[in-house]
This record gives sequence, C-alpha cells and structure tokens, in this order.
Amino acid sequence: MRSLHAPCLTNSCGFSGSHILDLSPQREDMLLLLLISLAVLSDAGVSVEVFRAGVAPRCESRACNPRMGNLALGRRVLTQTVCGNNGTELYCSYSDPNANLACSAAKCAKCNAGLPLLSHLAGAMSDSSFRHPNTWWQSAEGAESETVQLDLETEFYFTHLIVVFRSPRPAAMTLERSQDFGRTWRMLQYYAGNCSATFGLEEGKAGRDGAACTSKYSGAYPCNRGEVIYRALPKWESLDPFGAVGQQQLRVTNVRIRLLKRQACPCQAKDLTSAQEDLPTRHFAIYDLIVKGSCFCNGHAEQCVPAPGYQPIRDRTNHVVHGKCVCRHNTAGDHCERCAALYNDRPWQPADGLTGAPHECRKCKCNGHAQSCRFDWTAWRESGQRSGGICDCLHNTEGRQCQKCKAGFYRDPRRPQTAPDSCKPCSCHPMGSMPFHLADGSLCDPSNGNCICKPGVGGAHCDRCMVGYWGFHEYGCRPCDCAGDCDPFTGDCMFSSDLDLYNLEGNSSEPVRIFRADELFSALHYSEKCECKEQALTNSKLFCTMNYAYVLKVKVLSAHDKGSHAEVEVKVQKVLSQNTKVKIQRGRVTLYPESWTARGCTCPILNPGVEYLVAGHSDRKHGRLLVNMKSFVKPWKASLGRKVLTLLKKDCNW
Ligand SMILES: [Ca+2]
Repeated sequence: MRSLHAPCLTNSCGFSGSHILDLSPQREDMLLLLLISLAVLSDAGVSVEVFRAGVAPRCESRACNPRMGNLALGRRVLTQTVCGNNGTELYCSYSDPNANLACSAAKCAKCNAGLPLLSHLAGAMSDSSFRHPNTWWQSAEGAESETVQLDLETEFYFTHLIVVFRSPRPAAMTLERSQDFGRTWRMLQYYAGNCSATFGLEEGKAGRDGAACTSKYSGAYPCNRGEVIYRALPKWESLDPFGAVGQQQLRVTNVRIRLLKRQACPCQAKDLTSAQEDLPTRHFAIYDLIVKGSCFCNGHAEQCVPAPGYQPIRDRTNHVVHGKCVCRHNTAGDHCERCAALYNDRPWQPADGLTGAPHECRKCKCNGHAQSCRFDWTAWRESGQRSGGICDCLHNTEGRQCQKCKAGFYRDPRRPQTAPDSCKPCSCHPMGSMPFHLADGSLCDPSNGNCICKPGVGGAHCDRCMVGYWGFHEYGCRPCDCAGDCDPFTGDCMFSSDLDLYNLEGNSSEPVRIFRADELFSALHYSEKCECKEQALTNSKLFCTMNYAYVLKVKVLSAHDKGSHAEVEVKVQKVLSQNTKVKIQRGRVTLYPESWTARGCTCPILNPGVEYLVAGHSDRKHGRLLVNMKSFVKPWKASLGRKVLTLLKKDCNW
C-alpha cells in the first residue's frame, strides 16, 4: 500500500513507477478504498489519532508531497463524439473467446446521450472505477479517430496513465502532454501494433521528438478490458522528481490521447452473421481513464486545496486531487515556488526527493521590525553563503537586520530592542544642536537620544541660551557682557533687584511673582505668557517705581518677525515723558518686544492699526525702546492720557 499511496517521494514511495505494473486498476481501487475508509473513520472521530499519526510528521524536516490520485477524477474529460448524440442508436460488441477459443455471438444494445440510463458520456471514464466499475464512454458509431483530453486548471505532476478499454484497444494511439495550458504539446508515447508501419519508428527506440513507440498495448485481444499503460518515470531510481529534469518530465497542465485507428475484435471475423448484417461495432469505448499524479508543490506540501480556476463538476468531487498547495517549510505560492515573505534569508530551492532534504526557507533576522525581507545574492556571497536576507524595516529602523534606528531617531534604552517603539525621534532643537558625528544627519546620539548643544546653548533639547548667555541663533549663544546674568534676547545686563518688581496691577491678593532670570523673558519657552494679563493703572506708586525711560502715545504700523526677536514699527503721536538716554521725536520709531514667542505674539499685545499708550525701558547698550513684561501698555484713550500726565507731574520724580 505504501508503495503507491504514501506521500513521500523518495525511492520507497509516491513516484515509484516500477510498482505500477504490478497492480491492476482493480487492485489499486482496493487500496484506494482502504484509504477512503480510513478517511471516513477519521471524519467520524473513531480513529482520528491513527489518521493524524500518519499525516502530521510527513513534512517535518523532510521532503514531502501530497497524496497521489487520479487527476481526471472530478474534472471534465473532453471527447469529440459520444454515442447516441442525435437520438437512440444501436451498437454491438464482442466479448473475449472462452477457454476453448470459442467466440460467442455479438451482444447488442442501445445508446442515447440524452437518456441517463442509456448514455455513455465522457464523464463515465473519470468516475470511480471502484464504485462504478461498469460505466464507460463510447464514441459515435463509425468514428475513425477520437481525442480524449484532460485540461487541468494549474500545473500538476503526472506520473502514469492507465486506460481501460471496453472496445478492443486501438491499433494506433498516441499520448501527449502540455505544460503551458495547451499552447505547445510534447509527444510522450506512440502505441501501435506495428510501430514501423504506423509511425516509422523502431519498437522501443525514441524518435526525434523523444517519444518511443511500443506495440505492447495494441493487440486486438483482449476484446474487453484491455489496458493501455504509460509510466512517466521509467528510471525513477535516479531521478529527483522535484529537480529541474524531473519537473520537465512530470509537470503537466493538459493530457491528450489520440485514438487513431480502430481495430475489430477477432471474434467478429469468425461471426458469420456480422458479415451479413454489418453489425454496428465500429466505435471506441473506454471504462476508465486513470491519470495518476499529484498536486505540484516542489516537495514542500502534503495537502492541497482547490486552485483558482477549478470548476467542480456536478458529481464525484470526493477525492479530487486539488492543485493549490498548502505550503510548508516556510514556502509560499500556489506551488510553494517561493519563500514566504519573512523567510528569504537563503535562496529558495525545491526539496530533494532523493535524499529527502527539505531545503526549508529560513527566516530573516529582523529583530522584530519587519514583516518581509528580500534575498540578495551579493549579501549572500559576502556572508560566505550563510545569510542573504535584507529586511524591509519598519518602526523607524534600518540596516540589513533592522538593527539600527533611522537617522533622526534614537534607541530608547528603557525599551527592549525588539519593541516596535524602541526607536524614538530625536527631540533636539535644530538650531541649537550639533549633528551627531557618528549618525549621518542625525541630531542626537542614536544610542540614547542625547543632544549635543552648540556653544552657550543649554537645556535637554538644546533649545535655549544657558544662564549667562544670550542671542540664541544658528551659531549658538553669546556670553553676557555683564557681571551677572543678562537678558537672553537682548544681552541686557540684569540685576537681581530687577526681578522683584514685576506686578503692575498691584493686586495685593496675588503675590508678586519672582521669575528666574532666564524665565522672565524667555516667552519662547513659556508660551503661556502670550496670554497677556489686562493691565490697569490702579497703583500710581508702583507705576512711578518703574522709572520708565519713555511714555508715548503711538499708533502701531506693522510688526516684523526677525526669527529670534521681533520689531514693531510705530508712529509716535505724542511724547508724554522720556529720560535723557533716549531722544524720541514724533514720527516713525521701532519698538523691540522682548517677549516674542514661538507663537508669534508679544506681551503686552501690540496690534497693528491700534493706538496705544506705551511706557517702557530702553536697551542700555543701543538705546532701543524695549517692550516687555515690565512695560505698561494700554489702548489709547484721552482720559488715560490725562491720568498718566497727572501722575507723571504729581507723583513720579523721574
Ligand atoms: Ca467508469
């Protein structure tokens, strides 16, 4: 049993063509029945373990192939004619002479292709020869030649053929196969009672097309149940069915049998009645067409499912040999003809049917950051044929094995290397950071995300001037030219006494806030300061203590973003007060808001087109008119102007 139906393809099984001739079709069907019973039992849950035990380990670390079967079963077989196509016809046939060589008289019956009980359609050749041993196809009466063709929906292995005739076997017949769905055909075998007379071929010797002729299956006897046999692998011992040569020999998409010349049963010549009555015996008839083969899986599968294009015929779909492989050994494709997406670390190969070596596809090492990889011959050669997979990296990783973070990302040391979020984006400020010398274009250390700040720049992300530096720009920050700290935007020296004063509202319920020097003006990083507080002139003493350098009525003309700071153009409409350091005249003047923020606003707010009363300090170095959080800014009103003028005259002693 194992010799015919076991799945492996080594010498002991599967393709072992030499055993075929030992078995008549009936015996094969006995074996088939045994397997069917086993399957039925397992379906019923009776001997599941026995069944599984025979199936599960087949592909484990070795070459495997799906079970062999009759490729014709469950598929449409095509013929040119059928008996009784145009109504009921009479036909007759002779049986073999008995032991005393005495012929009996012809038996006659009727056929009609349209009546199930009288029909002999092509499908009767490919039904189960066990369940329906006496169903047959019959050609039209008088057909000089016929073609029996099996078209498969995909590629299969074809190992041998058994045709069981009901009529006497043809005096001449050919067997061909196609590997390209019928575009081209190759002759496999010529059959003739007289090879040289019929085909010009010497018995047993291959002709130019590689096919040989045999007279073994063309005798007139037996007149009933004569067999014609073909084996695709006469030298099976030395041929690997999965290798290139084996495939060339065994792969098929179509099988075609041409019945070229009828011959009569010799009993007919002895029958005197036939000469007189000219009995209708001139037809071909076939009981069984057994196209043995299997699904084509390159040694990488033990099961197959219906392939695209498979069209089940109405009945007899059990035990169909299907064409789409359920791939093992990490392979993929309808015929396991390639490696699965993440298993391209070495080149795909068919399994070895002689040694049993599975030639499994191997998984690429991608550190968990890829779902696919591709095979690269150069990488394969350079590794000494050990590893050729190149991962298609995800999760912001790169490198052959996704072992590195992409430029602009760093490895989070708190996450496992295989975690999808192990590479995090660098968060270094592009202006304040230096490119990391080992990572092309990356601003952070790929091993920990650390930023390297430009001179004078500080903060974890290199996004501001260090204390004691000012003027954040693309070359870094400049040191303050002061005894202590300085304004990080303007470089103005600051003294600790300056820091306590900010609270123009004088609201006693809110304590005076002491800002750190670098926070006070660094609205760039404390953008909430942009939501400016409404200022009110409630505490005249506090206003006076500010000792403003200027108090003006202005109309804002425009504001300009200069990158790290802003300039506001105003038209001075009235000078209420100015000290000696600034010399302001009516006309156009530039104000320098210090609290220019990343959001593009200033505090206090200066909207273009609006008139304001502005009181503020000046830059000691350049005499620039500053607007900052110590300034007093209110939309202009005549009453406000009068109030401030009164204040300046009466209370402030500037
Ligand atoms: Ca049959």
